[in-house]
Amino acid sequence: MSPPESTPAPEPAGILHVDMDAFFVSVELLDRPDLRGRPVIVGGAGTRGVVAAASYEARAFGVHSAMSSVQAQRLCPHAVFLNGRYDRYQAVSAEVMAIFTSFTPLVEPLSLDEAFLDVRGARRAHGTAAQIAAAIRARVLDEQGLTCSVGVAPTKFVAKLASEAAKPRASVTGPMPGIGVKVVEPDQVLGFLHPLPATALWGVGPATMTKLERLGISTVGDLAALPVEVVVRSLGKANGRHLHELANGIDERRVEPDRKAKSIGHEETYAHDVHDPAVLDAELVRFADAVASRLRAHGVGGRTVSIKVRFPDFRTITRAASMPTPTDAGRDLVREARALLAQLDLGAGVRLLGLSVSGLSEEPARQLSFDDAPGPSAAVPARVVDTDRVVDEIRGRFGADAIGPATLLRGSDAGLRVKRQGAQQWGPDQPRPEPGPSPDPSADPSARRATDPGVDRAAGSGGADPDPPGSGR
Ligand code: TTP
Ligand code: MG
Ligand code: MG
Repeated sequence: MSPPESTPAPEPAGILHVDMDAFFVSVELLDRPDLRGRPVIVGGAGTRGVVAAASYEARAFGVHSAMSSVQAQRLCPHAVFLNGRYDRYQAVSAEVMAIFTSFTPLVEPLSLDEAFLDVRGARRAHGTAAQIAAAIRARVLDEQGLTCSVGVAPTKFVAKLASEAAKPRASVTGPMPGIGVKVVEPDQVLGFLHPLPATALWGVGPATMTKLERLGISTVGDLAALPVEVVVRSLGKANGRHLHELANGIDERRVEPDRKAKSIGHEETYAHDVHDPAVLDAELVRFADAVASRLRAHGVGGRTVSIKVRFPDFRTITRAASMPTPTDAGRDLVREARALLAQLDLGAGVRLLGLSVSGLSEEPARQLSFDDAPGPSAAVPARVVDTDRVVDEIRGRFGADAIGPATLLRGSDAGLRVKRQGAQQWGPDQPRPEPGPSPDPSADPSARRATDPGVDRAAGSGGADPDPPGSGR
């Protein structure tokens, strides 16, 4: 006798989205407990700086990431500005990600402070997804002293919205703690999604929202209720279908643990426009060195070198060149970048300079340039490789500044001069108003997210969405 036919009960929610609370700020507060409870902003305090992260106390004044620091200071004059320390955030991020991978190998990092986890296979060992979420929060707090918020759902995009819903809230009377973990089981998905504003859907930005409003849509539920053809007519086939599916809780995207970086780069905005070609050259050397180090840290090489120049009038151009084989050697990057920069008319001065490498692959091979002084045997490239590895090792032990390209140590020290002029992360540092602490001498301008493309991850999944879910916070 076979059992009566029925649709099988849907599998319980098994996708987690974990996101650290006020990440850069929270890491800074580990070292500055005296600042707890105060409005704290990590970013460039200068006139051209931007806010990277704001404490929930600062958010109560309307301060948020990517806002200009000038505006943030206007909104919250008593905020404490701190320089960012990207190295430190990276190190903490690695520890946090390691906690995630101790629960499941299926971890897809989206940025330093967030990841998707597929815990469906981990339940036997670690309990329900909700229990795993709580255990992760407890371990992150216990081992790193930091809080995070977790969304649990059957799909990635609902999990991401659920983690949002679990977050603390800013309020004028002080931050209100969040619920920490928000679970949305399959039969709760539509009830959770439909009251949200349509802007909560990935991919709905101001332009799409205008079109949706013309259709009389304001919530996700409004969108879900329309026939798909109507949505497609307004938004186009791919986008219309996709959004209609999301509105109905359908998201087939899997957690992809080995999503690869698409490019690795470094760029800086200068406090004063740079006119001196020697200074720009020294900057290229410094950037190439930093980028090559990161390529090696990722175990990849890149074939295409791009430079980016922003002029004082904000006109921005990029130029790229490809090499026959991928490389992770700073000298190869410098050679290509120099040739590209030489083609540009820099008479107007340079406001921002950037260098990035794409066409990444896992088998870096070094090209021999003339100044590699090729020797009689194939042993020469091997020696070049070894030098880079030794540099990485020294940096690993003594910090990023322990060793650098000789060019930066020469004569008038052009590279460092630019640095001291105030090329800081998140915009140049300039005399800051009270009561910020003195700049951290260990600050490493290895990346600046507000403008630095850093490690761009492949599109097609949560982190790379042009329109992140509306926070409503
Ligand atoms: P978010 O997770 O977006 O923000 P958050 O962790 O500061 O706060 P919460 O998640 O509690 O809302 O970003 C993580 C870190 O990434 C953030 O601390 C700083 C950095 N960041 C930038 O540098 N520039 C940006 O524009 C954004 C959005 C984030
Ligand atoms: Mg966060
Ligand atoms: Mg985040």
